[in-house]
Amino acid sequence: MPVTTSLARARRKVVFKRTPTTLSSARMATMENRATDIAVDEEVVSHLADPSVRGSRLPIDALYTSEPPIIDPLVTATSTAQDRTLDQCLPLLKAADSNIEYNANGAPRLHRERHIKYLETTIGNLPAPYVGADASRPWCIYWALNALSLLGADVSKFRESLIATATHMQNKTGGFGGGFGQTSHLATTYAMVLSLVIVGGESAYEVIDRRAMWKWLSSLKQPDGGFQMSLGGEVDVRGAYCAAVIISLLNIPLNLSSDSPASAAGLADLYTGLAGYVQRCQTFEGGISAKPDAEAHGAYAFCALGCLAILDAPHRIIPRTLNVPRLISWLSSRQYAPEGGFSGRTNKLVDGCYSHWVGACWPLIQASLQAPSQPAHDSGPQRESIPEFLSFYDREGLIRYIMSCGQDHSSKGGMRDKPSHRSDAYHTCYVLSGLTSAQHVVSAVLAEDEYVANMAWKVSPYSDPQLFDEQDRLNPTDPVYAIPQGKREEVMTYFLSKPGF
Ligand code: FPP
Ligand code: K
Ligand code: ZN
Repeated sequence: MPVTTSLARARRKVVFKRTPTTLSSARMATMENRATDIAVDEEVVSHLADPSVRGSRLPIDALYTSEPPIIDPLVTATSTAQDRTLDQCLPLLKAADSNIEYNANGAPRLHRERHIKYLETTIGNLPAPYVGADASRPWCIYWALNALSLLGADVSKFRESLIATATHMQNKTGGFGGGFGQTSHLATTYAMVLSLVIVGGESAYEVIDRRAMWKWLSSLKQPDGGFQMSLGGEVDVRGAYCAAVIISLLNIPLNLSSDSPASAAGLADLYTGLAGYVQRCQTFEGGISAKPDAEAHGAYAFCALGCLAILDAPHRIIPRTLNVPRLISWLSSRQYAPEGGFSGRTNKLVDGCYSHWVGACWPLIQASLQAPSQPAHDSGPQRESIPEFLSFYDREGLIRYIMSCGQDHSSKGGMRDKPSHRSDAYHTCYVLSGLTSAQHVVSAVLAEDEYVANMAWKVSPYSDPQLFDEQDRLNPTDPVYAIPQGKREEVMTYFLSKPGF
C-alpha cells in the first residue's frame, strides 16, 4: 500500500520532524540535545503572531495541533471516522475558543465545580430514559462516588442511602444484582463493593455477607481457572479481575466450597489457574482480549494486569505470565497524535474512557519492570531498575486530550468520550481516573518476602508547572482497584481481623 502525503485532506506540507521552536521552555530544555534539523510550522508562527495570544500563553507543540505527517490515501469507513474525529478535536486542541478559560499551557482549566454538580445529578433519581440502565445501578453509584472523591467532594453524605440501596440489592445466595430481585453478577458486585469501600466505615462494610459471597464466588469458579460473570454466564477476563478485587478487599477465604465446579475438577482454590487463564487471553498483537482467541482491547488489558497485580507482586507475576515487550508495544500504539488520548483497539478511535483502561496499565507495567532493592547478603550483580520518573506514555498529550476534548465545556459539566459525544457518569469516572494517573507517578514499594495484595504504592505528584495548574490536580487513585488512594488499606485492615466465618 503506497503511503503518500495527505492529498485527500489537502495539507499544506509534509512535516516529518518535531518543531522545537514550538515547545515550551521547559520542554525545550529536555530536548536540547535532540534537536538538529528544525522545521518551523507556519501555522504555529501565525498563531504566535496573533497579538491576542502572544505573551499570554506558551505556544503549543505542533505535535498536538497538526494533522499526522503521513496519511494513507485509501479511504475506508475507518479512515473517514478517524478524519471526522480529527475535525472535532483539532479546534479544541488548538485552544482557539474564546469561551474557554485556558491555562498558561494552552489547555483548558478543569471545570471542577461543574463536574461535581453534574455527578450529583447522576446519583439521585434519574429521568425516565435511564430505565434501560436499571441493571447497572451499582455502576452508576460507583462512577459517581469514585469521580466525586477524586474531585475532592465529600461523599460521606451518601453513606446511609447507599447502605439502604446495597442491602436490598444483595442476594441471600451471595453477591449483588443490578437492583432488587436481580441475579447476582460479578460486575455489579464489583461496583457495589467498591462503592461501599469508597464511602467506607464499619456500617458500610458490614452490609456485605462475606460467607454467602464466598459460596457464590466458589460456584462461579471454573475448571479452566477463570470465573463466570454470573451463574451459567460467560467466562472472561473481567471475571478474573472482578473476582480478584472482591476476594482480596474482603479477605475472602481462598478454599473452594464443596459444590464448586472447580473443586470437582480438582482445582485447589479460588486463585488456582487464574494467572494461566489471564495468560491465554494475550493475543498475537500483544494486547489482551476478553477471553482466549478474541480481539485485544484496552479494557481487558487493564483487567488482566489488575488481576495479576493482586495475585502476586507485579515484578514477579507480570513478566512470568505475559509477553511484556509485546504488551508494551500494543499499549504504546493506543496513544494517538495529534489527539493525545488513547484508543481501545487497533484502528479504532480515541475515547476518553481509555484514559483509565489503558492509562492505568502503565503504572502496573512500570511496576513489573521495577527491580526490588537487593538484600544486603546478596552479592550478585546489581539488578537494574528503570527510573521511576520515566514516563511510558506522553502525559502532556493525554492531559491535553482530557482537558480540551474530554470535558463538556458547557454549564452541564461532566466528561465525555470525544467532543461529538455527551458527557455521562461512566466517562466522567474513567476520564478523571485517567487524569489523576497522568498527574501522579505511582511506583511499587517492593518486597522480596511473602507477597500480600496490600502491597504499598508510593505516589508522588507529577509536576510540570506548564502542564496544568496546581488547583487542577485531582486526588490520587489506586492503580489496581480504581478507588481513591487510601481506601484499599482501610478496608483490608478492617477485614484482616475477620479471617474465617
Ligand atoms: C468496545 O466498545 C468495548 C469493549 C470490547 C470492552 C468494554 C469493557 C469495559 C469498558 C470494561 C470491562 C471492565 C470491568 C471491570 C467490568 P466499542 O466498540 O463501543 O468501543 P471501541 O470502538 O473504542 O472499541
Ligand atoms: K468507544
Ligand atoms: Zn468510552
